[in-house]
Amino acid sequence: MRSELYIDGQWVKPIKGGTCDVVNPATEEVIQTIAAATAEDVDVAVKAARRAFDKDGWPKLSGAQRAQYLRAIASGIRARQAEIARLEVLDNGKPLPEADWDIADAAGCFDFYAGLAEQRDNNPEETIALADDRFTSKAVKEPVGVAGAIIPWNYPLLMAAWKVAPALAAGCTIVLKPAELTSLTALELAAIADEAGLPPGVLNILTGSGSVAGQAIIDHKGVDKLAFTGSGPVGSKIMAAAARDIKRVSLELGGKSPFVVFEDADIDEAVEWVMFGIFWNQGQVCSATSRVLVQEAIYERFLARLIEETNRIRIGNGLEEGVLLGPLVSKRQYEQVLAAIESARNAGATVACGGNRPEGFDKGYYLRPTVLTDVPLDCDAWVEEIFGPVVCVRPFKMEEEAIELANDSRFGLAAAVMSRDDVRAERVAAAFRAGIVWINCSQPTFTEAPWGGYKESGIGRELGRWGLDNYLETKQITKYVSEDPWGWYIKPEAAE
Ligand code: TAP
Repeated sequence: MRSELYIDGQWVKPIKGGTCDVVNPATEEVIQTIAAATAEDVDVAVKAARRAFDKDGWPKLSGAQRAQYLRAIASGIRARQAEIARLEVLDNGKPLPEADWDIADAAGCFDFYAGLAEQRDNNPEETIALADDRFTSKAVKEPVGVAGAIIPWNYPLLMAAWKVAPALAAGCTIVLKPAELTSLTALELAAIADEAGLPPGVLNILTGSGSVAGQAIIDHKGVDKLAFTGSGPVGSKIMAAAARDIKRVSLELGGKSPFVVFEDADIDEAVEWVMFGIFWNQGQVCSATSRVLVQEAIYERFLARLIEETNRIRIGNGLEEGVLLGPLVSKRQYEQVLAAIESARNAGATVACGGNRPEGFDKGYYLRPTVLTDVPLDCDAWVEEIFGPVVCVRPFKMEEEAIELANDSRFGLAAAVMSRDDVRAERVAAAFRAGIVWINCSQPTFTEAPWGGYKESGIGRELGRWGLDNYLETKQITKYVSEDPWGWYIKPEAAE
């Protein structure tokens, strides 16, 4: 396990020597001590990234050349997939098959952006049709510069890949800060990039706290673009910092995503997708479908089936075979989720199942998956992101009512609908005010498709070609091609 900072192609100790402990959420044991960067380390990293961008020629490489590095990183991740997935479980707590899936996705993300980098070589510019034929004009895309990226703890390596791969493909250099709770696999990514021969300064990975290292990144004048995934309040701080220096900014924030199940849906299938939508990764998913609206005619049968299946979920250490729900990421997160359930109960909600610690677990941040019903519409559990395995279920009568309830949120990240009537499903999908809409499923995520939210769920889109655009500026190049002199100040006759 790595523990130092990766700056300018070197493993270095933090200038002020600070450290922080890494805790395994399944056992509450400290498994590693890592470096805690301060503003001084961030300054060194940003200067290295600036040099790599401004002088060393990373943005001048062809897309194909940069793609070679990205593909080498993808291969490096795959070569160590089992080991990295295990590390992710120790750090984050998620079940091993989920971690395995994440690591494979992270490798795929590097391959995908390698492909886009190559494609840009074939399509370097776009000709602009002008009304005035004395000029020609074209638009070219160029890398933004140095990117400062800050990521959360729910998908540690995958969130790093979502930022690093498009930034490097675009020709940017990057300073990345993983979440303090889950930094281990980001450090392995640095090691893999180093082995891939990535030039010094192109990728810098600094561990440390958000309030110190993160704040120093967002405040640094040498950073051109901020890319953030995490909570709304921190997103708001990042946007404020970006506003001060007119930095480019993309934000992927939280959600309170609805899942509308119509009476013609297959109940078993609906229960399966609803569970996947809220219990995967212990519900610590920005797009988790945490508000489920079920049409009245099937509500009771659906609820009974959901409770039955939820009570059967095997809880345990993510490294044990067959475990479907691991511990929450930290003591703080565990206590916050328990407090949210308690507050819902006090507000009149019914805890239909779960809501407490499973029996037989003395250590670890374990919580039974929880179904809440009768949740008042103004209750925090219905309105705020809980970020845990807690789902609110509510009946509805008519389609219009379901759409109104679904859209009645300050968030707009994702939404899902389940119906055998394709026309209705498409109609509801169109009515959702959300950036990601699933029909007859919930959560499948594809590197090729845009990811991001409406309203307070964020700004900009990650993944696909939209993710690459996050790291590109557009430049107009216009040329005067007429044989006639321009003659605005110096008239042709006067010049003779
Ligand atoms: P955040 O505080 O938003 O943490 C996300 C990242 O931002 C971490 O790397 C964090 O660093 C960093 N950060 C914190 N303060 C910063 C600052 N002033 N400047 C720059 N970076 C800063 O989330 P959290 O505290 O881990 O979780 C709180 C709640 O946020 C959760 O309960 C959940 O509701 C929500 N959340 C949402 C998401 C997504 S994907 N929507 C992801 C995580 C959490 P450190 O962790 O190192 O301090």
